[in-house]
Amino acid sequence: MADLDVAVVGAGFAGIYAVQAFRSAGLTVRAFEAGSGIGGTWFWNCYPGARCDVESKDYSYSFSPELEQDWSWSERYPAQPEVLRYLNHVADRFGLWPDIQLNTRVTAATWDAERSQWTVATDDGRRRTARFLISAVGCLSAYQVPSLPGLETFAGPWYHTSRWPRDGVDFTGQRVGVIGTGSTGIQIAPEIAAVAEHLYVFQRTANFAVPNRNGAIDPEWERGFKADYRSYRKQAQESFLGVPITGTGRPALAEPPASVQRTLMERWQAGGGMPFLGAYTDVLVDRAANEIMAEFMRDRIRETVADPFVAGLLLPRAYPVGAKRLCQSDDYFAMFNRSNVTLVDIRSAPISSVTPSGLGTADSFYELDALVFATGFDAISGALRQIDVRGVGGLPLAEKWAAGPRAYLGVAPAGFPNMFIVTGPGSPSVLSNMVLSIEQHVEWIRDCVLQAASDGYSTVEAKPSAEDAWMAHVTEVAYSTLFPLADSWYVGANIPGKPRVFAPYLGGVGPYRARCDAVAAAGYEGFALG
Ligand code: NA7
Repeated sequence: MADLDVAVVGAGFAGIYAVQAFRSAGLTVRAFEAGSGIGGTWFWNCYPGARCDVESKDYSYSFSPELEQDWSWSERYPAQPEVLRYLNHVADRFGLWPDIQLNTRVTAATWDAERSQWTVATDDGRRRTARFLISAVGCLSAYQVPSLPGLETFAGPWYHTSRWPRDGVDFTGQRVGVIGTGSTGIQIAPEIAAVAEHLYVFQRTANFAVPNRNGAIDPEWERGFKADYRSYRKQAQESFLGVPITGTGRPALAEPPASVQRTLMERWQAGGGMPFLGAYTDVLVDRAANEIMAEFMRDRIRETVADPFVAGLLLPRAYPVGAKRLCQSDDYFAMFNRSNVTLVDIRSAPISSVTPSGLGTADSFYELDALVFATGFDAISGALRQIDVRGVGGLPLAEKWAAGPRAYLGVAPAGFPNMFIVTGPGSPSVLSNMVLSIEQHVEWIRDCVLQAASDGYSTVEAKPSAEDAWMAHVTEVAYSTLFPLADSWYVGANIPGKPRVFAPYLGGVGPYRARCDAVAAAGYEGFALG
């Protein structure tokens, strides 16, 4: 008899909801969390400026109508401390703490075929057994620091944004370097610029960013919106992104150019990435349509940044807009008009070394007191690969994924019975509203586990043929779009040596949900039940 019905790895949005869902279904469950608090990504990424780029009304649990009504978000786009408060409120409200074990890192998980259960080892030296193993490790938790020659000699402190000191950092009067200009770099740079003596932004790739137009939530609007929250959630579940956005429904190339510019400007003024990117049906599949949107965005940079040379460096040209995560900021580009900010182009003159006093590039040297890495993550598969997970015949998951991460329906890796990955590779995950996708996965997994038990089965395992067919479909859909043209973390291009595989599923949240439901309705088609 196993110690637990379900062992959950991680207590972010996914792990927290897994505890709630499995416990409510009458199963014994325990979540193991390496952090000293819950929240996952929202626990670790406590750097200044950290903010969600999905609106708070969407980026919140829908499983409890009462929670949904009672909780009030203060801003359109919630800042990290508010998201963390929300998650702690959820754990308090549903009494989840007894089933969450903090400060405990899962180091290994091994399938025991004889007993049809998992043995889970944690860094407190303990081992527990569980019938089911749920990975809720998150898509963006294995952070990456580039190996820069001489970094160990740097005299000042250096930080990665995803492991920010919880007491904060005071950069007042310092010369600070930020490496990385993705969503994180774009959020943190203006915060540092406001206090530092000088900020050097080291940019390898210029990125697209739309304004948030963030602001306080109007209580009147909130009351009206909440009156119909249930039907809004239903629309979200059936939508493409997990957020019901209204596009024009037309291709940009079929519309007069002046009209396209007007529409883009309206959406630009309203703020937010999803409604902007979703304005036209052809932007993410047609290079020419994409270029119209890209040039519109470059024009906004040209009119914001005073120095034409700096503006020129900031113009994104390396990839189609949207093919890398679209950044959102209200103040990033304007920041370059400050006299204490310098943009350093490390594409033309790469970083060559770090010395005790700063950072050298191919053509210059920058004296620095502190260095900040906003250099991203070994996304989607990185965190799980750091755990020694072994399936049938002792096969390590890392070995199964040597040519790239894969899982049937993006949730169940073949060869790993009774193991499920919440928002795993091959599911909409990072290309959707994560909270909604997490709920869909957790509920689907819960129903699968309960159904198998009630039918008298002790194991559920994806068939290799089903996994192969699913991943072929994931790839086919991805390559019908412009997404694979970017060297993004979606394809693993940001990690040296990582196989280039487009991991998220681009078929849309609504159709994906329907597919998962159809698989369940067909008696878990594609799974071997034993
Ligand atoms: P991202 O989006 O992966 O951005 C990382 C940034 O760091 C990006 O500008 C990279 O340049 C840069 N980078 C990475 N490695 C290096 C090295 N070795 N040298 C110089 N520059 C480097 O991570 P974020 O944390 O910003 O965002 C991750 C997600 O979190 C985001 O998409 C949202 O979903 C939330 P590159 O573009 O690769 O040339």
